[in-house]
Amino acid sequence: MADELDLAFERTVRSEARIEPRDWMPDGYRNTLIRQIAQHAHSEIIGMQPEGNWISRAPSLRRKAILLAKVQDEAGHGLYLYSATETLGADRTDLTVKLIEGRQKYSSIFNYPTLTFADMGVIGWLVDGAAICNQVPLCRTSYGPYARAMIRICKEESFHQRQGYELLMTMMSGTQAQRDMVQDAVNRWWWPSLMMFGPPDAESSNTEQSMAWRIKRNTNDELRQKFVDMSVPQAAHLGVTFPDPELRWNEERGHHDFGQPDWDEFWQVVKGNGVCNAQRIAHRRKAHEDGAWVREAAEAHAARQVSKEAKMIGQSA
Ligand code: BYC
Repeated sequence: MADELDLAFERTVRSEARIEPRDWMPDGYRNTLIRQIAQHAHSEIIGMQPEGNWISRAPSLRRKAILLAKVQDEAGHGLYLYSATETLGADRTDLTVKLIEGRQKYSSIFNYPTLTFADMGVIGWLVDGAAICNQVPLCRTSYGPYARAMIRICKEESFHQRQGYELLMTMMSGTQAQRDMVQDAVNRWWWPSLMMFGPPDAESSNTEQSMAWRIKRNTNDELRQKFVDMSVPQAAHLGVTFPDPELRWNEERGHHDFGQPDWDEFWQVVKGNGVCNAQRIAHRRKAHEDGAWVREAAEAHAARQVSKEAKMIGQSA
């Protein structure tokens, strides 16, 4: 019986059909999905902090409204993704507790500080750009609720990327001080953006199995290359350079060659030792604790509704 279920699962995955919440799935598949989707959800929620830092200091009402809307979209992405984990039997509060206790990860990128307003543009252009490269293939991931959540998220991410690029174009047509600010932000965010795709394939513990299950559709290195190839002409159009002396077009490969990020730094950040890790988690923990009364009130309201309904059913019987 177990073999038959396994065969049916494999057949569904191989035929590019979707696995749905009530379908049988191997425990490893379920746990890998919960791990990846929860990390993704945590990244969206923690990712609100570096940009949230600038909402009160945006240089105009227009920029403030744009930034506010973008950060709100990120909260929405986190919510769709937590909902997707719930279809796999995970509990949202349990995932949040695991995040604030350091038992689940979130993207390394959000442990770097946002020092100037140019960082808002560069996050939109490079960080959301990397997110799109990574997430468009996830619209074809084998688990239905995750694939469907990704379609909407990608539409919003591509809008985020364009607003970042537009902000940078505006700054690049301003003063020399503004242009310098943009270049400085690009210098600081380029390598961390490349790290978002995860470790090199040879050190990626999950890729092989996740590709076989069609959870991941490309390897980390494939997507990193795609991102570099996509970003180089955009940088030229903008008038900035990337801080990589090895970056050049390779005619034979039909791709850009580029240098390696500092992988020791990456693992330090993933282990919790980045510049902002402690601050990000402390902030998330405080928000969770401060929100306890809202959750308690919602539960008390729901319980009252149930008892009211029960009473009404009793009266009409
Ligand atoms: N940061 O075997 P690997 C956004 C971990 S949100 C931290 O290659 P996998 C946005 C990895 O978890 C962007 N940890 O892993 C939001 C694994 O450890 P465990 C978030 C990382 O899962 C707001 C170990 O390293 N996007 O765009 O096959 C504002 C070995 O790695 C990282 C997603 O989450 C990292 N960068 O591949 C703006 C997309 N990389 O779990 C923008 C969905 C790796 O075994 N996720 N690790 O203990 C994925 O596509 C994949 O999970 C990854 C990693 C490509 C990230």
